[in-house]
Amino acid sequence: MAKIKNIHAYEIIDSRGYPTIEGMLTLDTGQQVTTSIPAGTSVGKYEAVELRDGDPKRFEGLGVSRSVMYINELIAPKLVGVSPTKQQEVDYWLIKADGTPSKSHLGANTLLTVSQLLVKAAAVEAGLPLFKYINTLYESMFKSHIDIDRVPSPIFNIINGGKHANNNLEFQEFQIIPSSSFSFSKSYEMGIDLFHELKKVLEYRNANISVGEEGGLAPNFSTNLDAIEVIQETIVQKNLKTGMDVFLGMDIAASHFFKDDRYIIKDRAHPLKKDEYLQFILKFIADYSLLIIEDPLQEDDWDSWKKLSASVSDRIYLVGDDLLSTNREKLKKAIKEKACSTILIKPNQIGTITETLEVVDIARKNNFNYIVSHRSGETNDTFIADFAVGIQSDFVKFGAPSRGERVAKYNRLWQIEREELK
Ligand code: 2PG
Ligand code: MG
Repeated sequence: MAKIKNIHAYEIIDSRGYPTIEGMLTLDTGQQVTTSIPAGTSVGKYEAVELRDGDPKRFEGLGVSRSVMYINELIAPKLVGVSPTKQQEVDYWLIKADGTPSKSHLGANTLLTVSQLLVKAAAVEAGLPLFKYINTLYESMFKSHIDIDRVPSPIFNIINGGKHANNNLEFQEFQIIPSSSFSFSKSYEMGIDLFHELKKVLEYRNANISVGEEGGLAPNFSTNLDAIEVIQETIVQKNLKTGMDVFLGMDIAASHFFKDDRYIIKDRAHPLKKDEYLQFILKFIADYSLLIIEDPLQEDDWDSWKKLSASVSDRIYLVGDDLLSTNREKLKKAIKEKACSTILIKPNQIGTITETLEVVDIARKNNFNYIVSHRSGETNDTFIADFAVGIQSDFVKFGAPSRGERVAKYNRLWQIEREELK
């Protein structure tokens, strides 16, 4: 059985132009794997801590040289000679070495680099495609089998707002979701066609067609609802039917416009009280028959979440991202209090693959939906594409069907469908 010969980490630059960590693991067989870590821009307050140097002389304080040093000098020497299949043992050792509930000592980014390297190395050692290895890893951890029979349907973020763009929209992501009855290849093509059509529709209106952090277009509008109207118009232009061929979704990311107990959006002249805003969201969901709505409410406003959840139909995916932060305790609370129906899965919100799989397992055992997601700061690593297939995520959210770091992941899904799941 192969053993770890060496782990080496260093800084690279992510899609936003900020540093992140890349790691390389070499086995004693000579096989090598690399992985790199994403980062969020609209970060939830309950996410595990990302370690940054805070040295203003380098990369505006955002360097990750301390993480790199922790990996190379503290962690790597202890893992030489260890089998990469010891995922749980190593992850729990890392969690213990960190010793804080929020991973603030060593950093979730530091831990995740090592955790992901192990998964990739064990897959190579087993001679399995990464998604198949992740599937067997889940099975061996939880004694529960997941049939791999499809590539998850994509959620394309085609208009960016909120913290992801410098336009004037408060809502963060305006999404299209091709019907899950379509193959991935057909969905991908549809997403790309609609993306280019949207560009034409915006150009026709003399609107700006520059893009935001996740590759979606970032025009200004008078209201947030105008942006979704333009997407509907685009769908009609392509002779497609909303609610049949393609569905609408939103990541509202409401925590970022919640101030002094009010929700502040340009769709209404005055800041909205919680109940007023809840009525706005309910009408919004109904008027546009949304299939998915993520973080429509602030991350501590559990009462409104419960009210919303009780009022919407089972057909909508009510998604907790900032609310749940890929965190076991938060997920258990949401299940118990019926606060939402779906959890967004982002490994770097929690810090290790073992903990991420534990969250997935709790969701599965409680018939809770789960969606694997990228971050706004990405690299070209396609780990999460394989991860999503391995655990058969309900959907995947990897941004617009444009920009290298986004399409790398969609292209990997396309490859899996074409070559592995024939
Ligand atoms: C989100 C994510 C990804 P960020 O809010 O869902 O789209 O954004 O990575 O900036 O937190
Ligand atoms: Mg979100």
